[in-house]
Amino acid sequence: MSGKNYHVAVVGATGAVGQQMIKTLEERDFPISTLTLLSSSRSAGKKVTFKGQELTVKEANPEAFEGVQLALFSAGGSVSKALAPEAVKHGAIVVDNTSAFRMDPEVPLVVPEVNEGDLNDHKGIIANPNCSTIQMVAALEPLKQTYGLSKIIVSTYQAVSGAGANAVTEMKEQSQAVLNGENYEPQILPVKGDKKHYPIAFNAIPQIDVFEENGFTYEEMKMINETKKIMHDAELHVAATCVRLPIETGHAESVYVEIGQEDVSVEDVKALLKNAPGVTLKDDPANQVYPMPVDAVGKSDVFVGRIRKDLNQKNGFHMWIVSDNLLKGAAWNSVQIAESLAALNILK
Ligand code: L14
Repeated sequence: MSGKNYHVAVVGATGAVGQQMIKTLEERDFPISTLTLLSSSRSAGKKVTFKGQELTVKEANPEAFEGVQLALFSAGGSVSKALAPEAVKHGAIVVDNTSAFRMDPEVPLVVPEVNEGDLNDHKGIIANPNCSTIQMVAALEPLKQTYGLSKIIVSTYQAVSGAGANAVTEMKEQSQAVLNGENYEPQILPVKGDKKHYPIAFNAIPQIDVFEENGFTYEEMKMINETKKIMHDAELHVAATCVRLPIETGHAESVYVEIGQEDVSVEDVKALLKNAPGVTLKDDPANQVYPMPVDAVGKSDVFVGRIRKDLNQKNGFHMWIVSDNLLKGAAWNSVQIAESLAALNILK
């Protein structure tokens, strides 16, 4: 890095992702001169500790970005839409972890292992992709680079923390109620504000985010559209089914891919992923070694295992991809983008 220190703001500082952002900035020792913590008026006034210092969270408004050079946003799409342009007006570069700007052609959508170079095209705002998309493209980019990639079919097994801290509380209280034989009326999942709510405890819900007219959910369409944008391939065939499971943290994905060559072996794919940046290969079926959410929690890598060649399709492979949805899926990818911005001298 350049040896400079930056005035950094975290917007949504008290949320599930915001908390992880602050922790990650601390752990990575990101060069910070001032850290400004911002939130909705509801959470303003709360205290958060950063590097042993107690900081007071302030209400996010346009004036709060005075002097800020880098702003990490994770307070929901409407906050980003209202305030990210204000932060840019004050001279900040914004890394936005909501879906507000991801598909805007003017906004780079970045997973550093895949398309770090897109950061050079930024006009103030950089988007952090959807958690499920990030871990998938990080694992598949090496295959695309080496063999080409024509098709992805993914089913997700997503953790509740992606839907926020309140959803996690709902899952825990509901699980306890079920065990106690008590009644518990679901109020948040599958989607806060949608017409119906269903229990997540001891269940699997095939709805994450709202339904679109084509029958896919918005979460599924995010995976489809964001993957094409990050991988720079509008022709790539992508289909997704997104499912919520009663897991606190760590998304898992069953992924089927078709690559551009037929003579590739499982050993070839393993060798490739073993050396891939940000990826840890965990694939030894003889010893029952494979990735699981409980092992991925708190780790920044994307874990890949269960790699098999399809029995009929010569260029088809199956695999299982797991990562901490709050880290590589959100906070760590955002801080990693910030590190890239500093290293590339885009952040001055
Ligand atoms: O698009 O409910 O960044 O788990 C990813 C997690 C939307 C909500 C995004 C969830 C979010 C989603």
